[in-house]
Amino acid sequence: MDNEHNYNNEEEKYLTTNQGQRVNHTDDGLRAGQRGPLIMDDHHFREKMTHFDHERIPERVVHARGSAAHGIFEAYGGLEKYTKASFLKAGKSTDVFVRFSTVVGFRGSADAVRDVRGFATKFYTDEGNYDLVGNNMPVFFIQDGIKFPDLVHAIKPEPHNEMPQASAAHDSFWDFISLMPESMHMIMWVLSDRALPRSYSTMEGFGVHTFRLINEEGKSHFVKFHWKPTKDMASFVWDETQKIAGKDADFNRRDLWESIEMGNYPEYELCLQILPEEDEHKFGFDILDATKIWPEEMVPLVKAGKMTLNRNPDNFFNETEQVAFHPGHLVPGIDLTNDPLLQGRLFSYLDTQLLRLGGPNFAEIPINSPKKPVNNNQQEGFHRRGNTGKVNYFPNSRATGCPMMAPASEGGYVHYPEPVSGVKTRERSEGFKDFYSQATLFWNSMTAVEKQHIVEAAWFELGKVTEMAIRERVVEHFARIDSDLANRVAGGIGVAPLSPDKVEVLQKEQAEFVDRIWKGRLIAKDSPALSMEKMKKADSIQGRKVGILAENGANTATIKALKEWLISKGAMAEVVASKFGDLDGIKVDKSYITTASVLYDSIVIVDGEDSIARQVENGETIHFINEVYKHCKSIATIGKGQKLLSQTALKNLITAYEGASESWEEKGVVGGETLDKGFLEKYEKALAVYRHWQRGAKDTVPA
Ligand code: HDD
Repeated sequence: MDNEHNYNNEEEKYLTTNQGQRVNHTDDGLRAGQRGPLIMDDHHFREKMTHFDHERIPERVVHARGSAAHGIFEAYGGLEKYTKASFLKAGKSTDVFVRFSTVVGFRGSADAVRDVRGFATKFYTDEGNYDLVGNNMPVFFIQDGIKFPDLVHAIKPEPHNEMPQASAAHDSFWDFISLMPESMHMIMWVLSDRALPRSYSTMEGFGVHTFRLINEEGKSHFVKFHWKPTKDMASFVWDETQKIAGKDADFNRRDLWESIEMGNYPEYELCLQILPEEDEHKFGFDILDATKIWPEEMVPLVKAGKMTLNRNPDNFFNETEQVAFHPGHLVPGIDLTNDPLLQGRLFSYLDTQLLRLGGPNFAEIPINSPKKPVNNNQQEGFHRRGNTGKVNYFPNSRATGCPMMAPASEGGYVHYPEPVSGVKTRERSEGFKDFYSQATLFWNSMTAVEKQHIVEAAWFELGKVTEMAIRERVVEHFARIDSDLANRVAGGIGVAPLSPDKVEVLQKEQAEFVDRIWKGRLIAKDSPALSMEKMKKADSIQGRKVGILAENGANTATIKALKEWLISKGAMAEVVASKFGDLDGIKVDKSYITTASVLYDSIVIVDGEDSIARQVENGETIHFINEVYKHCKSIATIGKGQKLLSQTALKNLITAYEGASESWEEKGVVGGETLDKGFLEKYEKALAVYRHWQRGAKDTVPA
């Protein structure tokens, strides 16, 4: 940590003013007599107070709440045919800084909310900084940057009363959406479990727009960028999300921080979908439309490298708050397209940094500085540090023409010479108006459970909308996506289902439109890659957090061995008891009052007669177990720990709790007499699966 103070050094150990004057007293202002007024002579008081009064800078208008980490990107190579970008060449290692964020909430809002997550990466490459400013969803709400202020005004708290915080569940957002059918595909993503990531290390990232790759010969290919976590994707359930927001507002931030501190580094592979220019018009979507994906089954992913996040920031404000991203920060080998959303962004990001970071010199803030020399004739402005030399203009002869222009062969950035023509217009291309096809593709690609979650999310979101006409308009859009979706949503929000005749008319209209505009093109009907459940490998428990429930009298040997086993697998474990203290040599990590079931991915009830006897009498323990069951997370019991399950609401559901039966194991409730190999194998499997959706009876559990 370069900027840590060294208080052993004589020069550094005293408190000073910003002028370096050593301070002799900082607890009382200078006053005229012990009971007299403060005196203006007190420069130390005025400087300290003025600095404090100016501590806050404007928070980001969107993505205000963020958490970040340093890391490294290691390229696999093999892409020279497509791009000359140096950081993508085989064996190249590049430092990165990644900031994850929620979009809607203020800087102090909770992490666990239904929202898109920002996934912004700054690559400090040897050709200058490259920023990939993406989200955890591959599409966006709108097609043109000019609509962004409307979208953000609609989704943020309403202007008259500044409510609700960090939530889209209110009239103004759904009013806007109901009038903006281009948002329908994104709405499917936002209503899905993708909007509730369990961890930043268990979500995907996407560059969203179509960009270009440019090779040494200047040839261009279209490209979409994806980040694939090496862990399975995992999300909260909605009830859990809302509870976590209260129990630990910093849940995702803490998880990122703690994982890195314990050496359990989040990892992602950068994958590219590459499309030759000649295939631009081959598919049933316009590649310039940011509300569309390229189904992975049609345009496969090519692995470009691996990113490992391995270091927490030294100071939140210096790094996480002051980092400034921009989709226009490019390196040779990567270029832009005419996507109108991307074009709008190219203006907005620089503009916003000027306000947020107080002027045009924010690239001199260390987190934003490229790890390459910066040479140009820009000068002065607020907070400027780098003015040197006598010559500040180009061309010049007095500095031998330097800094001079770099030819492409020396890494000079040359824009792709794309032919451009057309009349000035405010129209969109016809293909952009296919608002529903890919929303249908998304819906059709979900499992039954994922569909049910979308429906329930819509019940919540639209249930908070007070104007009935808005709910009705949204249901009508849903009918164009899928009639089952529309009927199920309508059923939960007091909207009369659309008549079959009406649905038929809407769907026919959509089908005819699609036939007309995409005639002869390839159209995907199903894309398993869109489903988190279908993509699940369930092959690791790394990063899972387990609560071990125990009281005095618990078998401490079991606890010790279990903890060690979990940690050896990269999981985390905490002993949870009714009170803090010591359980015969085992430290209690959390008491019921300082934690909650929703903060764990699974629980284990350990053996020990007295411990179980105490837990059976404890409502907190019973509630804990019920809730974990309801949220479909695995439960393990050891020895007499199984007895406890019969005290919970699960009692009516349990057929045989002396030795969990086959059917219980299928539902992620596993038991064992001791912590033997057989038990650990069963438990590892259940924990890796994570959610056991087949618990049909969970809805009867009162938690
Ligand atoms: Fe944006 C921040 C991602 C559309 C204007 N955006 C911001 C951040 C992310 C994204 C991750 C936070 C960066 C950080 O951590 O500092 N934004 C996206 C994606 C979009 C998108 C993936 C669509 C594909 N954004 C978008 C549009 C506009 C903006 C259309 C305006 C025309 N975005 C901004 C901004 C922000 C921002 C106002 C706020 C703070 C900042 O830039 O630095 O300029």
